[in-house]
Amino acid sequence: MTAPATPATAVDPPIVTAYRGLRPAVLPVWFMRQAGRSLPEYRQSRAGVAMLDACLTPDLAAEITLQPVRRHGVDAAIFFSDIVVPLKLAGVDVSIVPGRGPVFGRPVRDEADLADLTAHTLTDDALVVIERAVSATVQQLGPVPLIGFAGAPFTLASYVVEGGPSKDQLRARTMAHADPAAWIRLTDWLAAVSGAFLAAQVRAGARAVQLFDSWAGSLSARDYRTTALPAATRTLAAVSGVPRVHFGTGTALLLSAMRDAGAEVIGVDHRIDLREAAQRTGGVVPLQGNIDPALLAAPWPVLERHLTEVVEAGRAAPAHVLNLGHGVPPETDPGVLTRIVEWAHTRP
Ligand code: 1CP
Repeated sequence: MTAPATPATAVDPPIVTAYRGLRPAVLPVWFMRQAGRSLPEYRQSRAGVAMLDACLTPDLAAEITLQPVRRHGVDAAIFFSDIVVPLKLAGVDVSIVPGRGPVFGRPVRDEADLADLTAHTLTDDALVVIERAVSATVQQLGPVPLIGFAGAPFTLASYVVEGGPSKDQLRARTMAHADPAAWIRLTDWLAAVSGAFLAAQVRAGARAVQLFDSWAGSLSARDYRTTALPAATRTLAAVSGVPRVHFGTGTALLLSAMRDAGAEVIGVDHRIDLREAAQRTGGVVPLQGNIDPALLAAPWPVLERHLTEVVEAGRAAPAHVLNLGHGVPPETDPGVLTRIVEWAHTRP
């Protein structure tokens, strides 16, 4: 059984109550990638500023984090950053290329590359910029909780080994089998770095955290257990006392294994019904998800029918936080997101 991180209290915001396994009076909702390109105010804030520079400028990161809260009235903010930020802070040569994503100057392909990567360490001093950004955000958010996040080692390894985004995480999966000792050194190092990033956000006031293992769905359940679960477990263990959410896409067959990583809450993508997700996680785990992002562009009555289905299915779990099954597509009309929040908050 997954025990709540700490007992629920009367002062918990609704989303924290749900993350602890209880049903608040109102259905809590936020959206993965709620900050970002769907918002004109984001595009204005980011004009002329490189992605990683924006992440490492505390006042700007705080402002961008707050934008979707102001506009949509969502139940939580998610810290504006990226899964590769802690690697950048450790001194690794990584940049975020517009329209593509994270790109590494020295992909890890052999022993020397791995030794070079793992010689970097993420110090507490380097994390001060994150703590400043989180503190500034939390102060301006008032009662609305901030969710911190990090990338899970498997997903990060897929970028580090490939050198950039990839379709099937082929090179990483090859390495996990061909050189298991190197794979363990790589994912242990990534777990330490991601864990330190999470811990810094919690120290500075994040009320929950989410671990993104976005590409775990390229693994079989058996491979997930041997190549991804151990380091994901270590990353999550870096924080305690706040609810932890564990999310990936294409994970229908991995949900029960993911539960073993120790998070209190499982984030579910749109490829599985929440009833089935609840069954696969033993019926005792609060679930988050799983609106199909494609339906954000459908006429409202079609989207509303889908929302109703998602919420009905979510009743199979002890508690449910409404979210998408993956991130907000950049071309989404932001008004649709605001309407979903209003809908969720005014349901009988
Ligand atoms: O509101 C928010 O959620 C924004 C904060 C956020 C988060 C949680 C960003 C900003 N990135 C992330 C996490 C992240 N980064 C994930 C996990 C979430 C997911 O699965 O979508 C992943 C896989 C990344 C890697 C990444 N960074 C990509 C995907 C590349 C691929 O493999 O397809 C991309 C495009 C980025 C850059 C990035 N990160 C965030 C933004 C707003 C952007 C676009 C930057 C730009 O303006 O160019």
